[in-house]
Amino acid sequence: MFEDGQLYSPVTMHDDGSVEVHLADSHPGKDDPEYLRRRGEIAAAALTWDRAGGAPLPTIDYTDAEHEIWRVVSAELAAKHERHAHSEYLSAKSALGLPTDHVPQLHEVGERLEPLTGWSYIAAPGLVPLRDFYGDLGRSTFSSTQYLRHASRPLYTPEPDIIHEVIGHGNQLASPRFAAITQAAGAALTRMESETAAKLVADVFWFSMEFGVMHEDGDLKAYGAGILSSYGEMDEYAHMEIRELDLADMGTLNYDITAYQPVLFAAHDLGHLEDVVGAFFDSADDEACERLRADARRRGLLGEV
Ligand code: NLE
Ligand code: FE2
Repeated sequence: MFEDGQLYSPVTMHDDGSVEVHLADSHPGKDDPEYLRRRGEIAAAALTWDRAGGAPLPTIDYTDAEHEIWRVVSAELAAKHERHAHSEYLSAKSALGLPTDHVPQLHEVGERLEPLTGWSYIAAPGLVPLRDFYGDLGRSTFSSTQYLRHASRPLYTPEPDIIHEVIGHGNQLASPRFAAITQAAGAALTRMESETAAKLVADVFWFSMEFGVMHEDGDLKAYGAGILSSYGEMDEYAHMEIRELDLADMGTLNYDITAYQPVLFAAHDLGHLEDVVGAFFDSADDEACERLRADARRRGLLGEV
């Protein structure tokens, strides 16, 4: 699946109601039958959740082994956050107060976020179509997976798991300023008529709320959820090629979703991020995206790998 550029493993529901998750050959859980079975079980909970009917969010009865992955990764991440996370994320994280000793249920994440920024969490089996995912972001609703990464490779996963969705995005969304940018990204993508423009918005989001970095007191800090949920990538991001915020570049640069990001875009500060990326999400339309693509083409950026 990663070959065709999908971030999540595809899920199939069979006629007997069982659910199969198709992991890429490179996935560390690929040959682990118990992991595969568990992934199917957790995906089934989201697939059969009657969202439209107003059913309560599915809860997962996490195993001791899953809680242990959460505990280990939470502790490793917390130590790295102290050194590498931007202060806006750190304050939001402490306001949210997620548990570190057990995997939280999604309703618990939403109950903590709601009074801070009005966001809620809903369950997703894996890949959600782009326009559905961003449509929900525009309504301050985050579609989250519920499974955990494979225990053999806790420091990094290309495939978003509940650690990424909750420790990465949930803490970020506890900041009213990051939450506003994320909501605006959802509304922006939803406004786009062409798929090319929608993709450009998603790519600007990738290089900001997922993999963004920011200067702070002479250091380069991370605020992107994809960096902040990976203690492997937190060791590396400062050594990558760091470029200035540049919407044409961010919106057209090709990237490999399965590896540490070799090119990152740095904001001078949070106000700069809001002025460039936030303002783009607030006001962009199809024509604005087309102008950025023309600009990228003129500068020889389009198609750059
Ligand atoms: N690499 C991230 C992690 O290990 O948590 C997930 C990135 C999802 C875009
Ligand atoms: Fe993400």
